[in-house]
Amino acid sequence: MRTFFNYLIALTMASALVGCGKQSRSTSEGDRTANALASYVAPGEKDEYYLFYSGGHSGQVFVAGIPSMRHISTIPVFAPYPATGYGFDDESKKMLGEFTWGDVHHPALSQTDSKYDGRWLFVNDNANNRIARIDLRDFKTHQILGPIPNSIGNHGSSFITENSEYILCGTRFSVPLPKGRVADPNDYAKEFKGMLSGIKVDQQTGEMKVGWQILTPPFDWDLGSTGKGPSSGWAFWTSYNTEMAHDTLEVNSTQKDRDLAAVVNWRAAEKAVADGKAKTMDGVPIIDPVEVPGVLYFVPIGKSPHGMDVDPSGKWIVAGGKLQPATTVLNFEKIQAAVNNKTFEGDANGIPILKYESVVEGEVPVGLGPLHTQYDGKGFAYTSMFIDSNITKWKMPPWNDAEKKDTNKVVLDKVPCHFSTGHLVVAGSDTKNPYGKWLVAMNKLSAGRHVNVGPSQPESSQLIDISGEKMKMIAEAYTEPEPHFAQILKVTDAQPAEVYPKAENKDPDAVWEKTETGVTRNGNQVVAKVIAIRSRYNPDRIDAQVGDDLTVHVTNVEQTRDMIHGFGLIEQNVSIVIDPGETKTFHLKLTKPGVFPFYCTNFCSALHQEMQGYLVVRNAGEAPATGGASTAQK
Ligand code: K7E
Ligand code: CUA
Repeated sequence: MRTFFNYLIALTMASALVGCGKQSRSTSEGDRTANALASYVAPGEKDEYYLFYSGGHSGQVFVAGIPSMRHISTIPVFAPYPATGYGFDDESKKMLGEFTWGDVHHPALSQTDSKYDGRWLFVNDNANNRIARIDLRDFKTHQILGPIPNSIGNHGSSFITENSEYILCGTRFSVPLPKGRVADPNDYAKEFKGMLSGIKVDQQTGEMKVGWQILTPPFDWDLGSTGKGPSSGWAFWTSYNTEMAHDTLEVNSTQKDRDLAAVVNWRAAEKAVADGKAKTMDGVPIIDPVEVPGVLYFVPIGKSPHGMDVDPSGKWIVAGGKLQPATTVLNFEKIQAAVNNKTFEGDANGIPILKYESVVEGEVPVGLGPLHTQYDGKGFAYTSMFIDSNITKWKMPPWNDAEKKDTNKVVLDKVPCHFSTGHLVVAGSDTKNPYGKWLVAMNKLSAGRHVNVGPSQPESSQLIDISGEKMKMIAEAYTEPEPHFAQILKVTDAQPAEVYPKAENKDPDAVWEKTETGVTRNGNQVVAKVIAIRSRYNPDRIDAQVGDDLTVHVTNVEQTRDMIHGFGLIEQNVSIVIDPGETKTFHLKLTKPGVFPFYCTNFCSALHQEMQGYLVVRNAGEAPATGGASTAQK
């Protein structure tokens, strides 16, 4: 086993080293011009698609344009981000709670009828068991749900159902439940539990709450996907530790040739809860699938699989076996027949295992290290190959007899990637009508393809044109660590606002006129209501005392696009940013005397530098020189 892994590692390293230090020109002159034009977006022109990248352990989401691959903005989600004031004002601070980081893996655009509806983007936090909702009206995080009870390692998410009814999540880790209970890891198989969760989404507001959960054996649930069309109401997850090992997983979880994937009837789970068949743990209705048959089935998948992706028709489900040089293609109609006819090959922990031969359409020899598969909606699949470091294009079923007999025949094209592709995304692959055309490979190693920036290297992404018979490598770009998955949305399929309309500002502490501004005191509670406008704050002085609780509400009264103001307060660790029409609030316990300048952090006008003021903090009992903290300053 050890040697096998060393072999894999060696292969990976070998592929990574190819580009090292070499100024390789992999493209001919003619192609260089054509490729440059294909991704060129001239000054003043705009991209055709949004690319929403997960930012991995940066806790953020990156927005780039396609085809230019230019980074356009960063949406902070699970980590403070001073550039937009996220994590400094009361509202975002409260959303972040006790955590200042998260690990964003899989963004999911909201869907209606299995098509993107341009309303929300949901992302999971692998680290602290949370799900966040970004509103595409303002490209900002509006809700963070979690930590989700009874769920540890929220990696196998966020998978959205066809009408955004649920975000479905699977646990990467298992622990003794409920959380807080301690058992010995030596008793892993008996004492530890995994969980699949249905997070209910309000259809009008997008507000999420925990709906129900399905208790599972302590397999390590991995990537999943939701059904549509014929597989409507179902969901699928791979797992990589059917062995239920609790140590040296590299060896101990790779013993079996096939791991068990989950086939979940989430509609049945929903109904079981409505029928009162769930028990409550930590406030959540939990279904034990052994006691409620018909909710959960297993299907064997080779070997140590990672991705499991439903195609646009909803009939085919493709899983990539990291340690098997093939993808496994399941036929949902066969799955349904096997469920109905009870074509089982035994059970695992009381859960029926669907007979492999009865549900599989074929194994496609795509190469080494297949991870994730995406679809163009025209009958072709694209699989990322971690070890071979390429994207492999192959033909989806239905296959003719010759293809069925020799699935080598359905493998059509390969394009090398640099290096070791993890996820890939085809525009709209998880909808019933993919946009096709573009594929982005998210590579795990950039290995010196860029100018040397020292040992901490960015991740590389490559844009591939898939509109023709052969794939064409067009461009590459770099991001901070680390994109796992992404979603591509046609720009015309979202309608973001350019300013917050004044009429929609419902903040009770918003102030729009100079006469409404000022500083008031009630005991040791000091409240400042401030207007920000080019190029001053009103008031530009706030008086207070040591020991005060200071609350500052700042309203940016501008209604002009891109007229953003900041409020940076020196030596108080405050950086808020207020967009046009927005009100932001921050709190500060004043602990030290002094005069603390505040200033606008966003360059807003020729007199931006003059946009400043003072927070004057005296020792308690010291008479203010002018006005006084209790006097409204106008
Ligand atoms: Cu979706 Cu990177 Cu979390 Cu695959 S994971 S590569
Ligand atoms: Cu306002 Cu700079």
